[in-house]
Order: sequence, then C-alpha cells, then structure tokens
Amino acid sequence: MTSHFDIIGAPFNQLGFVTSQENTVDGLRRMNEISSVGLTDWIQIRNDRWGADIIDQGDVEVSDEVHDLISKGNKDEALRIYSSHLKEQVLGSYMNNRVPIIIGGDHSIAVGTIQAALSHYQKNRGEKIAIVWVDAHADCNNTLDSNLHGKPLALLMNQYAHNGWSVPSDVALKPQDVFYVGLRDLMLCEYELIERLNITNFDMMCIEQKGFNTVVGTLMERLENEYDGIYLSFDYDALDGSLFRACATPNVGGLTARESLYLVHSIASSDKFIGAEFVEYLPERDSSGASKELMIKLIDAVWGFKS
Ligand code: 6HN
Ligand code: MN
Ligand code: MN
Ligand code: MN
Repeated sequence: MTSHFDIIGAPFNQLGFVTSQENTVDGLRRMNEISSVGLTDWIQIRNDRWGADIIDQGDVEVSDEVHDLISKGNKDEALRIYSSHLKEQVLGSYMNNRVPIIIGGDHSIAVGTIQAALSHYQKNRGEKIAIVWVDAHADCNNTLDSNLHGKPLALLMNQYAHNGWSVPSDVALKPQDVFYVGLRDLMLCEYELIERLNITNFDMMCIEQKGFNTVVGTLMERLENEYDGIYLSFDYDALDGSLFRACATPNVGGLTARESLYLVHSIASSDKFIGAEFVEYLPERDSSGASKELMIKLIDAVWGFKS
C-alpha cells in the first residue's frame, strides 16, 4: 500500500473535563524537557530514509470567534464553528487523495473529522464507512450533563436532540457502523443507548475473555468483509490509566502499549484505511515523557511498523 499522509493539528482543548490553553499538538511535535525526540523529527526520518510521503499541514487554529463563544459559555456554537473549520481542512486532504491523520485536542473534534469522512465517502460516493472508536468511554452521552467531549458519537448519530444539534441524514453516522474497542467506563444512558442501538462493543471484559489477538482478528474480518473504508478514532484514555495518566480522564484496566500499537497497525495497514485521529493527550500531565513516546509510536504505527 502506498499512501500519502497529511498531519492535521486540532489543538482544541476547550470541551473536555480539563481544559487546556496549551497547544497539545506542539507538545508532541517538539523535542522538549521530557523527550529527546518529537513527532516532527520522526516524520522527517520516515520521509527522508524510508520514502514515506507525510506532510505536516499545521494546525486548524481556534479562532477568536470560537474563543469568544467559549468565554461566553456558548460551547455548542463554539463546537459547531470549530468543527466546520476542521471539516474543511480534512475534506481538503480527501480532495487531494491524501489520508488525514488528525491530532487533538479533546474528543469533541471528532464531530468535524468524522463529518468530513462521511461527507466525502458516504454522501458523495455512496461508500460504507466503519468508525472504530477506541476509548475507555462510549462518548455517546445523550444527556445535557457533563462536557461535550463525552458526546461526539451521540451528536454524529443524531441521538442528542439538545441545543439545535442535528446532522443531515446522508452524513449521519449509522449506529451499526460504529465498532467500540476498550470501553470500561459507561454512564447508564450510554449503556442503554448501546443496547437499544445494538452497537458492536469489544469492551475490556470481552477483550479479557477472548484475548486481544482474537478480538482484533474478528474486528478486522468484519471491517474487510463489510466496509469500503475504515476510520480510526483513538482516545488516549483507552490506554491503561495505571501507567498512562496524561489526560483529563485516566482510567485503569485499559489497553497496554503493545496492544494499542498492534491495533493501530492492524487497522492502518488495511487498504481500506481512510484516516485516523489521536485525541485527549495532555502534555502538561506527562511528567515522565512515556506517554509522549507512546503517542508518537502510535501515530508512527499508521505508516509503518518496520522494526
Ligand atoms: N472522553 N462519560 C463521561 C462524561 O463526562 O460524559 C466521560 C467522558 C470522557 C470523554 O474522554 O473523550
Ligand atoms: Mn473519548
Ligand atoms: Mn475517553
Ligand atoms: Mn491503497
């Protein structure tokens, strides 16, 4: 498989349980006091020595208008506007036949990225797109409680009928096209939604019972047989929070570094892979640098795992 990749930074950290004014994407790009290597160096090595084609397209900045809306408490409108900017940037990659790899930001950015993927592939081309959602959480909280980073799947599936949220049917995400991996911290409303909509759920109990390799095999077989395209949404907190705590909502009992690398590589090496996002990592909580190293490895696992 030869692919051309765009890195798109989405440093929007306003709608999580912990907000951050730091540019979380730059924290990964740069070498700094916690690490002797950054994503930028790593990309250069892949391009220069391994013949990859990866372009860092920079960030979709948070505009003054969006900042203003947040400071006035209008978070829904802030997300709508930021998502529409991010969607345009991701669509730009698709128009140029490139594969977008988006780095967050909190998980609310998925509203923009997944709208772009569904608009390009599902609406314009009539293709079937699967969304693999790797997370400790289900992110389909359809109540008004809590923060918008816990609701992107409810918004995308038209299950959040509050504050003017609705998605046109041709770009709405169908519940049967969602594949959860790694869940272990659900709200009751999410549990009920997953049951009612019958969403495929390879949660941590299922992973423990069947073994990770079997789960990844079953997942990939379904994706390869039933879909035209596969998009990966990877929330850092899917990782085991006893070791990886550099996020707003660390949670113990999750994926190991090795499992997550294997999962990302399995998905990205499919010819059907159409893009990914890596979200929720907060450099200011990463005192050892272990999480930064793993984040860079996870992103790098998208274009190659030649070791
Ligand atoms: N995330 N379900 C919880 C809530 O507050 O709605 C946690 C959400 C976490 C969201 O980590 O992307
Ligand atoms: Mn999430
Ligand atoms: Mn999460
Ligand atoms: Mn291909």
